[in-house]
Amino acid sequence: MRCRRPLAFLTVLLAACGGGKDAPVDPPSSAPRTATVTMLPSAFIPFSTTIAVGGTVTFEFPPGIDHNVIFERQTGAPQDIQITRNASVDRKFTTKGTYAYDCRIHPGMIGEVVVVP
Ligand SMILES: [Cu+2]
Repeated sequence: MRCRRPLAFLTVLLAACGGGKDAPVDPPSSAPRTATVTMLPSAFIPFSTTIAVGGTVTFEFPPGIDHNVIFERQTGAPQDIQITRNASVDRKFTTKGTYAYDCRIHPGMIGEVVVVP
């Protein structure tokens, strides 16, 4: 029958990939392990920052103007950074995902950290 071979192939493929817990681990990430976010008067630069799991983002608060970094509540989100100026504050990300954050002082001042395996 014509469909026998494709079916056999599919069965093998499913057997190879269907393990779930036995699936191979992700290869090492090519994403950086560190990144820096700076702040203009009302913007995080860059808006989106990508790092590897276990990586650290440094938030650089400028002198002369207050900001904070409040993360959307979700599993793996780091501790918020309360109102700060003229300082660098690190946050480590140990779980893959996308973590949105904003500055509550400046409406529309938003950013995200994308943590990849
Ligand atoms: Cu701000």
